[in-house]
Amino acid sequence: MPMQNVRTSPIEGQKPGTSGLRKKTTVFQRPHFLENYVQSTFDGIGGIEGKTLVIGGDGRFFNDQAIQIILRMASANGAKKCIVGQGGLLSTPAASHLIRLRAADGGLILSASHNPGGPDADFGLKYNGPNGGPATEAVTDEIFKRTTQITCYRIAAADDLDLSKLGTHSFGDMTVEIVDPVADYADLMKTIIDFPKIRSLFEGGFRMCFDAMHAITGPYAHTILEDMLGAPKGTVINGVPSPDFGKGHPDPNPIWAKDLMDRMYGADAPDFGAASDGDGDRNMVVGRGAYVTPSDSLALLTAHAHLAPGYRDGLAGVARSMPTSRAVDRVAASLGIDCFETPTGWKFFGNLLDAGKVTLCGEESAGTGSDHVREKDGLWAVLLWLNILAETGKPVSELMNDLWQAHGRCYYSRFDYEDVESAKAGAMMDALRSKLNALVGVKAGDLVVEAADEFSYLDPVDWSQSSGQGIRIAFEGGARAVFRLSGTGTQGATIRLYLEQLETDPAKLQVSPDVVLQKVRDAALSISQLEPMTGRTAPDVIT
Ligand code: G16
Repeated sequence: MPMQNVRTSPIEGQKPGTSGLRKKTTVFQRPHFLENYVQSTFDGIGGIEGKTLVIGGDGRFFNDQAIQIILRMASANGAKKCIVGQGGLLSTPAASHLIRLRAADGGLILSASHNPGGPDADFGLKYNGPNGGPATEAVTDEIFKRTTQITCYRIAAADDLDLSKLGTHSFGDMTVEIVDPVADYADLMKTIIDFPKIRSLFEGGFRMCFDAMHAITGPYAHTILEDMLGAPKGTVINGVPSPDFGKGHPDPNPIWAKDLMDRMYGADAPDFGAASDGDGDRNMVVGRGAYVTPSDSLALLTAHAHLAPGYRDGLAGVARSMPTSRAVDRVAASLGIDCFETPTGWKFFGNLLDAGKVTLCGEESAGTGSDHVREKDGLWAVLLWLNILAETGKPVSELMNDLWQAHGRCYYSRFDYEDVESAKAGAMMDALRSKLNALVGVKAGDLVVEAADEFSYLDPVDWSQSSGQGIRIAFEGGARAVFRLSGTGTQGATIRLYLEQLETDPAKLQVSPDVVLQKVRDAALSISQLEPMTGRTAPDVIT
């Protein structure tokens, strides 16, 4: 197979964000853009000669073409083997599992997660290391450095490989093994979750609706929920992945999974509803008339995980990202286990999981996971919930109420201001940062500031330091506001404002979150001057 060294030069805008490189699809399709980033990734991880890589994506527009380019470049760079999901498909957690199962040297995952897909929407690519988890900051920094120095990339001249045929194929000197994307993942779930228990739940007439949002979890959910666990056909909706996610926004939250929310809050609602995102790592959980925030979901799973076979011996510890509510901290304290606070980004959980310091982890951004893989895992979270529902026999609303009665309720909401002019968003954050030291004791509306700082993290395993990870303002009485700039947007800046209020009075645990959070919202907006400084009067999305 002839190889080519193609001359190129650095391209602006290849700095990986919270989770790999995410850009408009049209940007990835520009000449040399994908190739430069892939070569820089290979170089940034010390070359791939003789190595084995797992490759797959969420099936969004350009997935198929990008995989062919990556395979040709992997071959030209001397890779020994690539393990590829059939049709180029792998959910992010399934890719993480495959890297671990096959002891591969790493993997490339093609996805822009919950962002829409299509020619005018978003695409993304990230490298996961041999532990199956997203590359650490040190690795992504090295990859970025290579993108600024690149002078040529290597690519083989070859026809496209037919990715529909399972089995082992030769591709120049490299082997490509095409695997069923679902089988190994489903086998793993059987070892962690009590499948017979859930099967009897469905046999007893339990009704569920799983919205795959036209994205990657469709095939996984059809196989596991309907074929293996006996949920009636039709339990999984929007279950066929499409390159533009049915022209939808595959983000499992009450805004974008509105059809599911309407069903769950309507007459004759099923017992349990759930949704997952573009690449299958996020999840949303909703009971009959009872939406569960991701932060509360993490707390609930922590409290009850021991009911599932994979966690019978209890949890080593738990971790949450800083903006995630402190509900899980309260459960962890009652269990007598450690609770770690990390920056936003699943990559920060990897060391804790590898070191055996935590078993479960999660984030406010609809992510929950455990030490079974090194990514968050949407379907796993749904299965663990089902296991808990089957064991306790209680509906979601009762489980949540029990949790709040025992530990108090952390009312929580996130405001997203999207596509803000980057300069204005930066100026607002800078102004806020500059007054942090003077904030303690300041009265804002009805609240008084108790503490204010910018979060930085010292990894307790490798002692790496990550600074500038979000501004947090704590108020007397248990309220907290956090400001961050998102690292996953593809246009302008997205300001995230996270609001939280702890309530421990048993009589005040069923109030509307909007009402409870009004004071902290007003205080946060007044201190930050977000509205006058950005020209925005309302968030684009509230979750
Ligand atoms: C990624 C990361 C998560 C992070 C989320 C939002 O998730 O893996 O750790 O919480 O982005 O990040 P940000 O607030 O910077 O936009 P995903 O599901 O998009 O891969």
